[in-house]
Amino acid sequence: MPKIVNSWNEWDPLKHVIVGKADNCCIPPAEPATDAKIPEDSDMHGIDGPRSEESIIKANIQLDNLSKILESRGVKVDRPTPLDFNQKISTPDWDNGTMFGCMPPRDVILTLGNEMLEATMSYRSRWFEYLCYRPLIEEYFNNDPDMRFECAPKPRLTDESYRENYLSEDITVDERLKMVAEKRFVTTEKEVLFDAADILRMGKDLFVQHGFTTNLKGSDWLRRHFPNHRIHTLNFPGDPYPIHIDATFTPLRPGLIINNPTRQLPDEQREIFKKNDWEIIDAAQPAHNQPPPLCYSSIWLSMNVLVVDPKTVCVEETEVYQCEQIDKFGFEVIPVPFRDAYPFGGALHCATTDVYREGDCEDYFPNQ
Ligand code: DAV
Repeated sequence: MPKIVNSWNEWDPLKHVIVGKADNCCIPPAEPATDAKIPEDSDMHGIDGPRSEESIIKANIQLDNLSKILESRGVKVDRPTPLDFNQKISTPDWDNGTMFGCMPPRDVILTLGNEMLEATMSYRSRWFEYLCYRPLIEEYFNNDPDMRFECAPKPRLTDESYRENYLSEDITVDERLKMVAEKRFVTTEKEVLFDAADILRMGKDLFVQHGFTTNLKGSDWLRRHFPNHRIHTLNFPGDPYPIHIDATFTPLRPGLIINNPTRQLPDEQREIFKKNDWEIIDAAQPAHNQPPPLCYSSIWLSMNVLVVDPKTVCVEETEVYQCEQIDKFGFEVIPVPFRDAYPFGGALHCATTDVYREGDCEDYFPNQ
């Protein structure tokens, strides 16, 4: 039987991928985790419920188009099965008015080698999101005898998992930057928490952002779960809302990373890259001053690119400065229209998750 699941890093030639869908997506009601994330001046305050049919259609056109572009490059594309996200969910500890959606598979599923791991997630609204990927994961499990199907410990997400008094309206951005620099995030260390999009895979080394959606216990769990890998916990103190590493630190090929210039990796955490001759270069400025309406993410989705192989990168087509920078590095840039999909949970890296990339687990950081 064929090998279906294999991916060790963010850049080897992509052969099989999951692309999300915008169907049924909701803006969930406020909960402890999201209260902290939504910036003071965001247009999302006080808004919840299903997204408009028109915005869903527009996002799906771009998601379908991304799928076609990838297929035309020889990549097999699978799609999740959306749920009716506009329904109340509950566990013995809490209930929540709606779920979220299944546009960003990168947040939920971590593929490493022959394993697909469902992250704990850290928002109540996203507790059941893994169900959208189960039909695909079960199919891979049934057809690939080596595939490992894993699930991180389900978190309880009681109020004890969140720091009190972390509401954005009560905290200025400057205060928040100070809190972030001191590593006082909205999530506590009560239990293991991580979102898969906080983890960058670089062969033997995994780089994990400690922030709002992944705590130190999450990193520690990953360290114990992947004993053949080295887990490095990173912080990006310039980010007032550190959620997911993929608009902050983006490896393009072995030896080359772009870093969000407003969220610089601290010097002491750069050592491992220096010692191994990796270049960390400031990412180009975003082309937009504002995210599109009703978008959770920042303008830095500009650097949330999808590497198709070590010479080819998909970049959002209106992000002209990012396209130009990546072109100058010597890549072929595939421009992909994607801004209508941003409000549904991110850009091209968020909207995909690897099933298969050619290549094995290599050591890109022999000097530790
Ligand atoms: O800059 O808002 C977005 C990352 C989404 N996965 C940001 C981070």
